[in-house]
Amino acid sequence: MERSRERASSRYGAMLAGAASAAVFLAAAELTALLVAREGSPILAVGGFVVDVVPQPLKEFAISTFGERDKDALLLGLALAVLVAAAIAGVLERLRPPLGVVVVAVAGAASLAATVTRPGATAFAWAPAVAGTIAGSVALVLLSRRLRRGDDAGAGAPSEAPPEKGTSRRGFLVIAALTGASALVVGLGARALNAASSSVTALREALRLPSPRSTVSVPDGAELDVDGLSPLFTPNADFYRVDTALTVPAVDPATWSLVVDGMVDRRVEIGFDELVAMGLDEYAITLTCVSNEVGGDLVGNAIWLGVPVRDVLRMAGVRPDADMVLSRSVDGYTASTPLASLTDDGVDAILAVGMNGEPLPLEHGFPVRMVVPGLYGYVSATKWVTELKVTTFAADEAYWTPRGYSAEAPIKLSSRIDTPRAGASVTAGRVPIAGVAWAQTVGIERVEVRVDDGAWQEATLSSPLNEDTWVQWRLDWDAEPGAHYVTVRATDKDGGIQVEERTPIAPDGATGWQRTLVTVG
Ligand SMILES: Nc1nc2c(c(=O)[nH]1)N[C@H]1C(S)=C(S)[C@@H](COP(=O)(O)O)O[C@H]1N2
Ligand SMILES: [Mo]
Repeated sequence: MERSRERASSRYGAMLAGAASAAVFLAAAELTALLVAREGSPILAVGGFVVDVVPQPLKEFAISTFGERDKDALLLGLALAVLVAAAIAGVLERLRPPLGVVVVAVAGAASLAATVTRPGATAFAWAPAVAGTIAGSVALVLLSRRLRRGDDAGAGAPSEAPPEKGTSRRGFLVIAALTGASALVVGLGARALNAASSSVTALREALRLPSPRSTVSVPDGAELDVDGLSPLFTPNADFYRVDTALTVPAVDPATWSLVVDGMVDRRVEIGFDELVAMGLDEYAITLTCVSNEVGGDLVGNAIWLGVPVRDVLRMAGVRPDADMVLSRSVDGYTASTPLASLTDDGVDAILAVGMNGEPLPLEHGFPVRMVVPGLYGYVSATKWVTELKVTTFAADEAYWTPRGYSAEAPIKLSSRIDTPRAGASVTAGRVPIAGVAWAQTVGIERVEVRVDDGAWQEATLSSPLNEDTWVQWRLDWDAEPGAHYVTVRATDKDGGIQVEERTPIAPDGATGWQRTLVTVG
């Protein structure tokens, strides 16, 4: 009885020793990262690796469960995994030294592999993982030794514990807890400093972009006034964000450059000032994510300030046999965009530096991103873009292509009901039904609404800004008490009707009419 309680308590001690050592590992790694290799944080590198390797369905599950907090959820999961592994290392080190240290070394090797292979890894990217492994191992050996001393003091003792044993055990607990807590403070402090002192936020705030040569003209009637309807322009703070970056890349415009290479007559490299000096114009374009479900909110409309991609490609001289541009981000992300979508005179594909009257927000690609009308973001809208490689679909593959998504993906004609919200209750009488519809590069011709099995009724449309943006639509409904289904469908200017059949988002975007249940009381 007494013995088994003792064994249990010394097992908890061993777990504590493991956890404290893990904290020391991470603190030493973060501190080293802060000093010599900003991008070398093992926890972020391992997290980034996990993001790249988790199977697609799991990624979708994470996005649908945690939404914009999906990355926090991943880091929390990772922290829990580290804690469990650390506890195991502690127990092993107490029972069979140096097995615990072996576990730490394996974790160190995995961190090392992740940090040095991350895109953007610098010359000292190995240092944080190595420093962490050494510090973590030393902590584990010392703490385990201390713990064993406490155990030995009690071994073979009569049931009444001698005082030295109690003191020794208490001494261990204090030391282990203090070590763990101070390592946690140092580690979190270093991480916070690393994130904040990158100071790109300050650079962005100080940046003054020249006024646009041309602005977007907003016709009368471009915005309908209905409660609950999405605004014509999505405020930056509300604009959806989708990317694989665990932490937002910090890119200084002063050191940023864009390289145009591959199948070109001459390699071109342009800096931020040069790009801006080419002359900036405003373009209204509605961006859409391939992961947007029917009725979903992974779509937003903004005024982008930028330079046509075709002007930059022209400087390099594109070879005639190329058919794709592989755009690459500082974080290693790549997108495959058909060359024609970037070079056709009728399409305003741009390198954007501004969004809704401000420099691009950091999470939307500061300082430069691509925006291409009519193509889902994953094949066109590369954020933090630094390279345009002119190539062919046969020769190159983008990030999502081996992960279950099509290499080419035009945005599908869609419409969405914003109000009444699905499942809403409204009072009988005149109820506005309203939403948005988009068919980038083609334009929306008509939106129709059907209540229950009634006839399709044509909605009123807002005056379109252009063919690359969504339009708002509205239909006033004489709502009678009861439960009703409201369905919407759109027709584009080429006469195409929105596809009724529901299909999943993979491999190239969802289809289906949105149908919502509204209760009228
Ligand atoms: N560097 C980088 N750019 C990226 C992505 C990414 O994961 N990394 N995701 C793309 C996807 S899937 C979409 S839908 C758009 C979203 O842009 P937003 O976050 O500004 O709305 O960015 C695209 N550009
Ligand atoms: Mo996307």
